[in-house]
Amino acid sequence: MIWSGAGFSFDLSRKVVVMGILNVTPDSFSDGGRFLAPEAAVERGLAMLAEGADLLDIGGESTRPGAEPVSAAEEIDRVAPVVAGLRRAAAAPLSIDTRRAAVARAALAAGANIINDISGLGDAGMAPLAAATDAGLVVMHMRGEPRTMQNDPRYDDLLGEICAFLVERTRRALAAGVRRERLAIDPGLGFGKTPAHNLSILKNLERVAALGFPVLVGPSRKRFIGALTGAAVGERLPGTLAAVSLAVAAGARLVRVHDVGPAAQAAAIADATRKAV
Ligand code: HH2
Repeated sequence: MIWSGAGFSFDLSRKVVVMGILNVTPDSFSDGGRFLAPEAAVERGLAMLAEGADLLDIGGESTRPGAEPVSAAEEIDRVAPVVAGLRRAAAAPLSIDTRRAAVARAALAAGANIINDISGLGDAGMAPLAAATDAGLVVMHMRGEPRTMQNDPRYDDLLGEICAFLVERTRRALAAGVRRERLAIDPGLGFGKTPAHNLSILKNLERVAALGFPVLVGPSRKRFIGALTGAAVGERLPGTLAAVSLAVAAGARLVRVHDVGPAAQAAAIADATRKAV
């Protein structure tokens, strides 16, 4: 299974791809405010690459539950200098974590290769942009909006609804001219889901993998880990590694994490065990 596009190519059958999280925001739930200055963000990105990240995911808007949206101009001001700085300093693929085609366009122009869209093509301009630029495209499932998504989310058929959404949105991308091998899908842990929903997604991730696109998951330090264990945000690495391992065992081929080195190790063991005779 190959995931590729302009400036990047991953052989996902060989290893699990580790995406390092770089939030250039004042308010992200676990690292908000730490990398707001472009120099600090570039330095953090380079450190994650040295730790073994295969690509970096740069975001300029917190999408934590309850977060207020920022303007596209503000988002571009945050991310474009960081993308450009990392592009000058490193050869690694870069992804832009945004819901807005205008932000994605600016980040691609600054040197990004992949669009990570947590709204799963909520902006009608996103798929045509990905098609025109040959960028990679991660299509994620989200229920509602970050501001309100955790207000009592309910599903009649959780996995069925997530899979139907991902099928519909990947079809939309293909219809807009995005090539199949540019696409990856993500069930969206924590986006309009209760802790029980997140566990059910992890347990049944094979159903998402069966859709035939590479599966990415982002459990890193998320609230459901705290809800189950009582661990504060900064103490959720063990829970994160357990979730990474279970996800890889169930078919995830990409993981989005803050703690790159430990997650790469957990993913490698889970992947090798999955492939063992
Ligand atoms: N989770 C977050 C942001 N982007 N993208 C994908 N594809 N999958 C995810 O699970 C995902 C994502 C939220 O986490 P984080 O970036 O750490 O926090 P914040 O949104 O507060 O910046």
